Amino acid sequence: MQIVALILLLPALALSQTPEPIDINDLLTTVFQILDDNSDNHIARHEIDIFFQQHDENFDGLIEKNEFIDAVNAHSTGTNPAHVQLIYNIYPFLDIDSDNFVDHHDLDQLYLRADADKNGQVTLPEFEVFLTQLLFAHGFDKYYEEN
Ligand SMILES: [Ca+2]
Ligand SMILES: [Ca+2]
Ligand SMILES: [Ca+2]
Repeated sequence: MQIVALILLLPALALSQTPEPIDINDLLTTVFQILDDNSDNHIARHEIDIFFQQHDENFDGLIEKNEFIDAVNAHSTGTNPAHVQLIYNIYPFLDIDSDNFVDHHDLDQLYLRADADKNGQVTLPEFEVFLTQLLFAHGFDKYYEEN
C-alpha cells in the first residue's frame, strides 16, 4: 500500500517544482503528531475525540467548516501556506454522510477506514496511506495543477 501511495504521488511531485514545494510526508507527519495527544506514535479513537472537543467552539457536537478552519489555523504557525490551504480543502472529504457537518458518525467511519489492520490504533504508516488515498480520491492531483 505504501508503494502504491508513492507511485500515485509521483506525478504530483513532478508538478511541485515551485519555490515552496509541498512536502506531503512532512505534512502528514505534522497532522499525525497533532492528533496523537499522548505522543505514543498511535492515534487512538479517543484522541480524535479530544481534538474534536478542543475545536467544537459552540459545543454543538459538530465541527462546522469555520471551526475546522480555526482548528487548522491554531496549529499552523510557521506552516507553508500551501499546506494550510490543502488542509482547508480536506473538510468536505471528512463529511462522509454529506450532511454538511463533521460529527462523531463521520469520525467513526473515517477511523475505521484509517485503522487498516483493525487493531484499534492508527499508526503513522496507516495514517499516511489513508490520508494520501483520501486526497487522491478527491482530485488532489488537480490541486497541484491549479497551484
Ligand atoms: Ca496516542
Ligand atoms: Ca460546532
Ligand atoms: Ca491499526
